[in-house]
Amino acid sequence: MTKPQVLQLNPILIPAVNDTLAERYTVHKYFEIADGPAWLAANGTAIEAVVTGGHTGIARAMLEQLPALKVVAVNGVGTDAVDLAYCRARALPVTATLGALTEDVADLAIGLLIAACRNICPGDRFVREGQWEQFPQPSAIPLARRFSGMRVGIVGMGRVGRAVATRAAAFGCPIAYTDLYAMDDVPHRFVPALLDLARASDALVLCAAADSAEGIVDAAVLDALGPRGYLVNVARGRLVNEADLAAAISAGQIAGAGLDVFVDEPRVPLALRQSERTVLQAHRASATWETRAAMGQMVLDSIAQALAGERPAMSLTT
Ligand code: 8YV
Repeated sequence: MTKPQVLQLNPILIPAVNDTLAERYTVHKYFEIADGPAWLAANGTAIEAVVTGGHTGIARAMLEQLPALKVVAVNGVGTDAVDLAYCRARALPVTATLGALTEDVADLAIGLLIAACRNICPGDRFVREGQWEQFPQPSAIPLARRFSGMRVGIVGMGRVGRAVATRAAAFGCPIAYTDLYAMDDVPHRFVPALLDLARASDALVLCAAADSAEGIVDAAVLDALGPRGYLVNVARGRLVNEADLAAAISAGQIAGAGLDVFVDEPRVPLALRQSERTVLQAHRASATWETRAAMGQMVLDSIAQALAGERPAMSLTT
């Protein structure tokens, strides 16, 4: 019996997940195909499942070339790079790995914040580059800023926002948040306007849904956060006006930033790369063995359910 055909748009780093995919299906790794568009035109009609990444998604034009498609399994939680309305109209399940990466993303948010306010990266470079031996006097390294007790403002009180709040609360941080509405089951202070939240925070942590409005963190919000304030972004790069952020970092308008996501990945503005005030990651918040294995299992389950004619448990569209 011939196996169903799966189109995989991004590498998966867990060998067991790749092995299971290969056992069950004929897997076409689109990222390894030399002439993708020509291949798609010749083979697209046979594809029954797509596996793609959270922030990379799938172009609508590609979906239109896959008439036999039964599922788009997103190996991530954000589905902002998939045209959900189009998929809904086609009754095509789009699944996400809901809940699988919450803890890791929150861990990284706190890690970035502590790294930024405690100058961990400049300190690491100072030791690594042999400067400590050259300048052993304690005054050679500027004093840092305490994290414990910092006023943390969370933008987006979904799964990740709540997990960040739990962690920050353990550090004695007063927490406030903004979202579309106040949540009855959240014990923290709700601040409707982002500008007011920034003004009342020492650190603003962006955890908003991937499809939230573009550029909401702009010069005015950064100004409100102020010269002792830190910005952390583990959501999506485009929530931030990156030109405004680069200018604010260069001018010392805010104290620092911890960033896992950027507007035009993998391109990161030079001003952010060159600054000692920034801590940067290459969109790695979910990149642990544990989380990627759990995500991979959800992808496998979603494809199996869809190809068996069932509604996938993690479907957002059907
Ligand atoms: C994914 C992401 O983990 O889940 C998301 O929406 O942005 C990422 O952290 C990544 O796309 C891996 O597929």
